[in-house]
Amino acid sequence: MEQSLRRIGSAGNQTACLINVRAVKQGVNEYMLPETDNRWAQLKQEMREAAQSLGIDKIGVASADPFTELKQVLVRHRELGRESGFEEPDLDKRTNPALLFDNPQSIIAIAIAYPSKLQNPPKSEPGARRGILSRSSWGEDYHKVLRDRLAKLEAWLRERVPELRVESMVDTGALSDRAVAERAGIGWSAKNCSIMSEELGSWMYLGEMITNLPLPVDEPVTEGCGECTKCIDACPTGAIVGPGQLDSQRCISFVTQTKGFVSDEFMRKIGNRLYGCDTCQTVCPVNRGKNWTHQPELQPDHELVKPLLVPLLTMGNREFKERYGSSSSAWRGKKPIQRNAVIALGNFKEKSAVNDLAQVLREDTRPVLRGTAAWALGRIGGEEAEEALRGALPLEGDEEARTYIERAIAALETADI
Ligand code: B12
Ligand code: SF4
Ligand code: SF4
Repeated sequence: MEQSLRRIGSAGNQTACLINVRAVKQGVNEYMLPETDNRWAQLKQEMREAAQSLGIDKIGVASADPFTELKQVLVRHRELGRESGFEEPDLDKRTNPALLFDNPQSIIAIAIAYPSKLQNPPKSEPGARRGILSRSSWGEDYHKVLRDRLAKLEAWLRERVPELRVESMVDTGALSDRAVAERAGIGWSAKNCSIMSEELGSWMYLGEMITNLPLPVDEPVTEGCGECTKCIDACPTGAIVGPGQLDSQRCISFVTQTKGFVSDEFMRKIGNRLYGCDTCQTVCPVNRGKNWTHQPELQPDHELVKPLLVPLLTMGNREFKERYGSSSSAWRGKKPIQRNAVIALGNFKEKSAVNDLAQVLREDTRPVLRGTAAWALGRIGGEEAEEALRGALPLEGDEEARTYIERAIAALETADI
């Protein structure tokens, strides 16, 4: 196949003839095995037309050449300590499709649009405070949804080109999904780091398929952010250190996904975010009014994405699995979400939660949860909170959790909360 495909481009009737004989044997029509560049262009055009019926919102084709400039960017990003640690560590694999796939000819990039608004969401109010999950974790796990669309696309292509070979990936693959999408003309690489298009905004997930099909490539889009800097100005932690440059270690989205203790600075900035952060997208003028409700699996359940905080504190493993198991927010387990719920109650200064937080401080088996509960009680303040902290101090066996209790007591004493 590899040989035939390559010869088709330059080609010749001889190749075309060979292929047609095989096509006849396989009972496929001549359309199914493109004979010339023109046929590949035709296949691509038909793929574009079929995209919507395959549940794909945007599709483009990129060359499979190495991402040479990106490699320099990634090397520098690493040197500056700005990685999150969630990226594929091998920078050669990240930037050279030929290390992932034998003789790649093109990369098909796809995008699926997701919702950005809750219709009549439940209110977060005193006595019934709620946290929020980022839009990227609403509905079913997007990895599953995009894999489904990529599988449908693969089946569609295979019907037309039986010798098709592909390697599909979403998020967890080695390639940079954004760099592929940018090269394939899905959108521009925006100052908030997202791939964004005039049509869909940045509310889109990305995935791709390396193939052995020499499809004609798309041009990158020419739109851009212009003079706007709204996302950079609005980022709560200054994590966007330059246009399109993120210090992941300062990004709240990253911090919500860590499992350990969080510094006072970041706990205050997390607000009521339980997973992820959308600020640099919600402030973006290109995203204004864009809310994609047509992908059935991605629509949010309000009680899951804007849940009451207190019940999360004592949620067991089984309940967590039942409620959040199918969401992309579950990949780090329940601990970060519970820790963030504790932080949110502290940030709300929610007095009605003091007893529940005191119980976490006394009884939770995880030092991170106990230490964070101490911080939250310190932030809420009041006699009951102080009493709980003083009672817990002599019993605390974990050094770091103890430090958090001591700091909370000290802060209450000096009323530096
Ligand atoms: C690690 C990771 C994170 C980390 C780090 C994010 C980051 N910006 O680096 C953390 C946990 C913080 C994170 C957060 C989020 N993530 Co994330 N994440 C990834 C992951 C796995 C790798 C990203 C990566 O390698 N970053 C390193 C940077 C340096 O490279 P890059 O962004 O891939 O490539 C761009 C830059 O290199 C830049 N670039 C290239 N050359 C040059 C040259 C110059 C001079 C400059 C300035 C820039 C530049 O352009 C490239 C293309 O845009 C990708 C999936 C994947 N496999 O690619 C998802 C991915 C980027 N995440 C995604 C999403 C949705 C998010 C969040 C919005 C989730 C949320 N709501 O909380 C936030 C957004 C935070 C932000 N402002 O970027 C989507 C983005 C979709 C889109 N439309 O862009 C992806 C693509 C997952 C997916 N398949 O849909 N994420
Ligand atoms: S996701 Fe939040 S913290 Fe991260 S860059 Fe965007 S606004 Fe800043
Ligand atoms: S807020 Fe402005 S600068 Fe930031 S991504 Fe949107 S258009 Fe670009």
